[in-house]
Amino acid sequence: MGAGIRILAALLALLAAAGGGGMMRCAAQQLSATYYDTICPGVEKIVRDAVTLKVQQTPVAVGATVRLFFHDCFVQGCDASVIIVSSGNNTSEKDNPANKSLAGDGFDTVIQAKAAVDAVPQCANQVSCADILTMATRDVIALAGGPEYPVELGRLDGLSSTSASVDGNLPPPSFNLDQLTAIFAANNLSQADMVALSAAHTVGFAHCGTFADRIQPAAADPTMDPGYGSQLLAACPPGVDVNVAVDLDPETPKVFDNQYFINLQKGMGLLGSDQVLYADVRSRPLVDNWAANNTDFLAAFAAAMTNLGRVGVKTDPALGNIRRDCAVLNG
Ligand code: HEM
Ligand SMILES: *[C@@H]1O[C@H](CO)[C@@H](O)[C@H](O)[C@H]1NC(C)=O
Ligand SMILES: *[C@@H]1O[C@H](CO)[C@@H](O)[C@H](O)[C@H]1NC(C)=O
Ligand SMILES: *[C@@H]1O[C@H](CO)[C@@H](O)[C@H](O)[C@H]1NC(C)=O
Ligand SMILES: *[C@@H]1O[C@H](CO)[C@@H](O)[C@H](O)[C@H]1NC(C)=O
Ligand SMILES: CC(=O)N[C@H]1CO[C@H](CO)[C@@H](O)[C@@H]1O
Repeated sequence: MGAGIRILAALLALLAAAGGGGMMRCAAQQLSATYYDTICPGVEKIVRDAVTLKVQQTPVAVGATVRLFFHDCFVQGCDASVIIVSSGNNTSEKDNPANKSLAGDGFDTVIQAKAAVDAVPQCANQVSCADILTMATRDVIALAGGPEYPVELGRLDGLSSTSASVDGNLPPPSFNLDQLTAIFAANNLSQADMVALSAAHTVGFAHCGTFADRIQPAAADPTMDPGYGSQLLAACPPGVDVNVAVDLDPETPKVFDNQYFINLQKGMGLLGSDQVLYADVRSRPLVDNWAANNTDFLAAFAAAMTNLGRVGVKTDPALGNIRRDCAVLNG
């Protein structure tokens, strides 16, 4: 039945190509919300159920999964290359220093969802790890109270993963507005997309070292609220264990909402790259808008996530495949 539909779909595509010249090539390279409708009809529910179970067991999987998606898309596109483990002397993306702090539960969320998908005979080895990460990211956000946006699907998994490819492609927390805007523009994302996506920091954690320079008693960042600075210094005194981490959103750390922007208005952004969105008058109006209207924020965030999910995607079988094990390149 499924195979029959797939053959019919292929025939229709061929007919469309015969009639439309270059049209098939163009259509085949587009992501689509219905991509798996005949290939693996239940895929969104299968992934959602696996992700729900994972988040119930391990709530930190929410932030971990969202950050994993961002780091995947910004390095060689959304192709699950960030999930590949290093092999022998060949270091993969996830072992680059910029990614060392990616939490293991993001990877495990994808592995669990992939196992659930592959357990359904029709779906086995039919759904890419890149698409599973995209669906899982949408699902953890919805589970935390965020928007439940439709995802575009049809990405293939990348064929390579190198530590060197990470260098220069991820923004450090020391970036100013122009630097942030530029690195997002390099990924076809607007400044408004950048501001909306930064609000992913409404969930999850950051290690003391990522904001230590802002809370030095003798040279505290003047854009930070002094009371918040004191709290952070108490949690992160000089010489504290490098594994200590604090909530990125001190007010509603587990809820996916616009509290991030309200915090910025109060000088309670944790990272320099967070607070600069309010400190710089050019992006402040967006912060004020979304601080005032959660509905508008959630809509803007969903649209920006869709744009992020398009970055560098591979749909040409010469450039990607469906990985059997998300953590290992197909042999
Ligand atoms: C705008 C530039 C950005 C910078 C400079 C930045 C930087 C950081 C840093 C330094 C951390 C803390 C990592 C740690 O100490 O473990 C972090 C965490 C996080 N980031 Fe970003 N980030 C940016 C944008 C984004 C975007 C666009 C997303 C997703 C759409 C995102 C999602 C997250 C999440 C969810 C966490 C928490 C991770 C966890 O709890 O495991 N970030 N980010
Ligand atoms: C890396 O490992 C491969 C085998 O996995 C080996 O052939 C090669 O010589 C090694 N290269 C270096 C620089 O160690
Ligand atoms: C190993 O090296 C090759 C390039 O020589 C690269 O294409 C591949 O993705 C690398 N990474 C891993 C983890 O094997
Ligand atoms: C938020 O903005 C929408 C229009 O985008 C409007 O309909 C709604 O009333 C606003 N909500 C608040 C609380 O201002
Ligand atoms: C940005 O968009 C252009 C035009 O659609 C496309 O050619 C390019 O590959 C995109 N870049 C990324 C990083 O997605
Ligand atoms: C961009 C970024 O987060 N860089 C950090 C990567 O992790 C090392 C420690 O492993 C930090 O020193 C970097 O600041």
